Amino acid sequence: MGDATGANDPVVEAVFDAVAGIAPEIRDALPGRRVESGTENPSGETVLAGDMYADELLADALTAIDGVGAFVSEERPEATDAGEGYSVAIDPLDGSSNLRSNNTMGTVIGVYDAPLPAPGRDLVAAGYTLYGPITTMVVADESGVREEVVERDPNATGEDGPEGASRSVVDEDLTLPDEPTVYGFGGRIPDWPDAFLEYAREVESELKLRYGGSMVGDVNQVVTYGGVFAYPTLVDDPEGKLRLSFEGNPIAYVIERMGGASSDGSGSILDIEPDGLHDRVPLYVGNEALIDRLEAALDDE
Ligand code: P6P
Repeated sequence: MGDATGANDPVVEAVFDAVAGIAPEIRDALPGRRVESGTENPSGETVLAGDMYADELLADALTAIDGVGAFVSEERPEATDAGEGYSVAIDPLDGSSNLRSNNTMGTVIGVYDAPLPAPGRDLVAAGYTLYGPITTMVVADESGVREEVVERDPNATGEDGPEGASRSVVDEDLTLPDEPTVYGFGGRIPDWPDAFLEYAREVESELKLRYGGSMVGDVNQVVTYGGVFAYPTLVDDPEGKLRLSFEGNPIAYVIERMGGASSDGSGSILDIEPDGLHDRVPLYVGNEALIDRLEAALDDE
């Protein structure tokens, strides 16, 4: 295992090097992989060819890293053994349903110093790549949070794997803006419990709607402009839609490292003791005051 803080940990650096190195290859492959693969993932969702391609590239690169002991993916029922070391949890292509509409998506990464399933407190680093007009990567560890621009190395031949891209830090101390500006709430309004609907109505009267259907894209709005993102508990699905290991924990880690807050409606996402690898969780992240109001609103229910 590394020094269990993630800060300047060579294994953590190698993980994010690998994800950055693969990003241009994933992005270049998307135009030809907008079709359904004909399979479902362990969460029962339709898997696109893009999801499978990203999963395979990331599995090959990450399991080859000395110090990575397990590769765990939203697209795979079980962990893939890679020897001794950190467990790396991946959502290979979060928001892949945006492929057809040509909107944002990305890869979510969680580096746990424990076998999975594990609570988010066992994370030593987390982050995400975002395929927008440019490719960016947000990296959070014990030293803080930074934003990087990822570009294909002009001399890369495409076979270079993790060496195939350059990482340029554009903000070495990413913190949540003090003044919230935007919100994004997932699910359908008729499916929201009354207490969340009431909270949403208040927030809608204060902030601007930014919801694009991919968690990484919508969370990055909050990271950039301040505010709140939620995929809430639903009347018929109290656990909501997002997966704890691959989406909730990594994003909660990033936002809390930036000075924000996360919640499942009653407390930090990172404190949840999971039962299974693919557990779902209601996810609320953003400025602390907005999360405090959310918890008070749901507590009144
Ligand atoms: P809905 C994408 O499929 C995803 O897992 C997240 O990236 C996103 O936040 C959510 O689902 C969108 O769900 O119900 O708004 O389509």
